[in-house]
Amino acid sequence: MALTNTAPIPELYVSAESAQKLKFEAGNLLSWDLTPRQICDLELLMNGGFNPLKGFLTEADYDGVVENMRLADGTLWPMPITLDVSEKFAEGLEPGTDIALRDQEGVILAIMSVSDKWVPNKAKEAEKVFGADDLAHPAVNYLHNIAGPVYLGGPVTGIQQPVHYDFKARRDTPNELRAYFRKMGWRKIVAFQTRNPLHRAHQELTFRAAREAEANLVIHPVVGMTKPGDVDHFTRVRCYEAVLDKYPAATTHMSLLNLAMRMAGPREAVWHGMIRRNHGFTHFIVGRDHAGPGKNSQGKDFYGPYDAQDLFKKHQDEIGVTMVDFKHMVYVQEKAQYYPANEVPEGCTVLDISGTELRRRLREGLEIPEWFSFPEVVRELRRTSPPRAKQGFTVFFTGLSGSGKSTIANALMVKLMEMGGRPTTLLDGDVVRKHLSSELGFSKEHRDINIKRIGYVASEITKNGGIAICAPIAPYTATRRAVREMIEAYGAFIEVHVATSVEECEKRDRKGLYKLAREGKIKEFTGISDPYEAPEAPELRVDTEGLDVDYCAQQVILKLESMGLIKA
Ligand code: PPS
Repeated sequence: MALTNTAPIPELYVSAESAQKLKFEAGNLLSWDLTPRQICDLELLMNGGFNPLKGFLTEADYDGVVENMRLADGTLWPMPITLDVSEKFAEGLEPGTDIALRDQEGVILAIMSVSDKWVPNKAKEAEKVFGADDLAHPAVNYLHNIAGPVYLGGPVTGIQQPVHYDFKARRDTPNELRAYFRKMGWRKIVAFQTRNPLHRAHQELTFRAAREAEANLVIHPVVGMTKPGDVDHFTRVRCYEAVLDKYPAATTHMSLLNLAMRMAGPREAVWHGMIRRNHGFTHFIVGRDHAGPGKNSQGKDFYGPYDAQDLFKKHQDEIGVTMVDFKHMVYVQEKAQYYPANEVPEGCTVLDISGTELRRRLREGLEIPEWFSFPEVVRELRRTSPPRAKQGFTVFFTGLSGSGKSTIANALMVKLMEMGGRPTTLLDGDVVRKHLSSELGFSKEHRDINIKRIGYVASEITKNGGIAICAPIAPYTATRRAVREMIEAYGAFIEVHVATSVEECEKRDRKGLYKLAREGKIKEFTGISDPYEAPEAPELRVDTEGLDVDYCAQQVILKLESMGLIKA
């Protein structure tokens, strides 16, 4: 059986003295401001977590990795680690140039000697690496909608580690973790990868896995970037700390991994294994649907449940760590203890709570039994996910000028304030244009900026537990979707289409603007000389024709009640 290799792993950092000098010289270089994902990648490149990589992939290495998971020299490497940049940045950049890589505050972390510059075939990358060119896959969405269009490759010289202010004592580089294992005399160590809070079943399965492998255990959670919508890492780490106390003392440790996950299932499992090998582990737990991204746009799983285990087993020798099977543990009521699902004694009652059911209970403030999770973990989760009736949310009215958005929004605000409980803010179209967007006009570009500003303010209000009511025209579907995503990271987003027809709005012409628009005195007027893309599936559609404002506002209140956001 494999024992840990305690020798240090190569890092890409220069000595402290050279770093100071390099940093000074790098001030004159062309600079690239790294994205959050690139900072995660760079940290693991520099500290040896991505060994044997010495920098961002060159084109030849990229082609090999995409095609068959191998670098140009044949070494196994499953994930394209590329530096994606904008066209503008790439334009004047010739291979052979050194660039400074800066964090988001402008601190120089590394110098990259750019050897390659190319425009990747992203559709092919999506197909080969993630299994489908389907935007429902978070990494494919990232590839097409967030990553820059040009890739740069070349070796990296590390100047300093990215700065972290949180959980410093729990963050270890591969060499720090190796040194810890040496100090503790641990020779066989199992890593447990996770991006979710741990409950009793996880504690049971990890404990069993370590016992079966006669090894020590390290909970090695990802705190870089995980799947959008996951529980934030601050909450998770507080939960992990609580679970750590439940293991026999001195057998188990926890260390945080600043990895940006891609949710690439089988390839991701191989990658995770190699990263753990670099951190000095000998064993790695791979479960059912490891690093699965959820359903594709046809509602089917992207990968088969055991694809990750199969691919891992195939490459186990090259990965350099032994796979430990993840047993699905269930609670057996009569025995008052956990059993692997396939070893449940006959006739016994199995209890289990799915992730979806847990989220529902948290959302609705319902009981979460002690057999399922530790009280300390539940307390932490309740602190970050209070029941819906205590969370912030945003009601986003959209519709033509004069459709009645502001009037209904005002009535809604008064009704919500009458109920009390949460601070409520109205971000009305006209008011926002006066206070936040006074320099903007009505071109598509300016409207988008205006709506995104509203979205940002609403997301902050939602994050802090308030109610934001927005009432702009917001004529573009894509911009409304972007706002929805911003807000749904913190609470519910209720899109209300005020579906008054353009004929009716023009007939009312409360501000006299339609007349001016018809006369050509106002250009780009929504509904007359500029488009309005009606929402296809809003949470609510209200038609003001023939209905009074009070009734429309009441419909919104009923919707909020049915979603559990307010209690009557
Ligand atoms: S947008 O498209 O969402 O940024 O528009 P919004 O910020 O809601 O601003 C709409 C109000 O501005 C007045 N107005 C115009 N509307 C549409 N098109 C043009 N060209 C235009 N010029 C001025 C109009 O009074 C809108 O007010 P509401 O409250 O919608 O009636």
